[in-house]
Amino acid sequence: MTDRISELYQEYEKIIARDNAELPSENGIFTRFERPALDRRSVPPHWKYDLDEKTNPYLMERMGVNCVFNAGAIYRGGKFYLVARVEGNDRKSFFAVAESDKPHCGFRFWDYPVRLPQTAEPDTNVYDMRLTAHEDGWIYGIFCTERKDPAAPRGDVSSAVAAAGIARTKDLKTWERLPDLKTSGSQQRNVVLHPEFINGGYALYTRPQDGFIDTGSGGGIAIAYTGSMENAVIGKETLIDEKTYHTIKEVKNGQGPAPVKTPAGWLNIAHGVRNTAAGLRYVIYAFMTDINDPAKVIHSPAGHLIAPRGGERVGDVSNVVFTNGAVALENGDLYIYYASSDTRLHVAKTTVDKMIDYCKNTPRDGLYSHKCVETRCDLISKNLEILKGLKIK
Ligand code: M1P
Repeated sequence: MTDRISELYQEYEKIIARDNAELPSENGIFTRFERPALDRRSVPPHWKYDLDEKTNPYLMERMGVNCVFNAGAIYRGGKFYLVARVEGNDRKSFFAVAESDKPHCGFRFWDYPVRLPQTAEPDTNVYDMRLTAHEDGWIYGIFCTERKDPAAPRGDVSSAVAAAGIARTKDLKTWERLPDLKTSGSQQRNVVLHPEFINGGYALYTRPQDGFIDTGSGGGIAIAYTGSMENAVIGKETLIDEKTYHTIKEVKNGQGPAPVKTPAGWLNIAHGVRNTAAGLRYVIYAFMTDINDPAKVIHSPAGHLIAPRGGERVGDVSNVVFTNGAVALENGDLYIYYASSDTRLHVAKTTVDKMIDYCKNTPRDGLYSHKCVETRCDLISKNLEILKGLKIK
């Protein structure tokens, strides 16, 4: 038995120690890496096996882990921390902190997952924590808390109600649970806290929707304000980035990580969803808002920034990329942690300067094919002139 346990740990240590090569950029905007930063093999054996020979003579997994994906991210004291969504074979998600001194590999989970304090109404399932280091001194984790819909008709055991759970910490170890966000009755996922006070209060990005799956009258990413996070209540949710016909966010969208402050405005990274014959397709896109007014969109490049490619396209929920974590370093490097197909977590590398350029200079969506062709023809004409003056081999 000891030999087999040693083998398990050797295999696990090999996974953690692997390097992760940066791949050549396909578009000049960002680079991908050869491997995921985290996946189910990153989970330590003692989370899954009973290592006691008397109670587990066959050394079988007792509590398997299905996948590790959508992670909040933060950089502190020279280390990268991910608060990942870990999903057991029992379908329950929970949060766990993984730490590395590198942005793209070497992530090791702490010995125990987060023991999230409960409110009076326990969470059935929790996922997709967004971390915000707020200027009030706390690190907030806002996440989706899902519970069975009490209004569901008898026999309907799928309908759920999604709300924004709120917890805060100073060290990612001890978490104080605060009451869930109170909104005007709609369902909420993808709620994110803005990192700075706005008019003395807190600003939250929301995504109101009528049903757990259907957005209904919910029109996109909105912003709303509350005076306190200890009893967060929002009134009017003002749409800032609407879902729009025949775009990558036709069905729904949702804010990703907390926006990144840049000299040119707030950089927002979000996900957009459209429907296809093969089901929903989730991509990642970007937009920027005014530095003095995060409710005012100033740059809105058309189309996706990151779409699922190759092996990323396949998983538990295929054709999905989703982000809820990013780290901007003082040297301008920007790491976007994104999950593919609700199965594994990757990282994309770019810089804040590149993203500002991307947002400012990528044309807006023309919304009609003929308009997009006009814009592309302008680009082609300009380039053909430039090419005449260049000696391209
Ligand atoms: O399955 C894709 C994603 O679906 C949900 O996103 P949204 O709230 O926009 O529908 C979330 O459950 C997310 O975790 C998941 O990755």
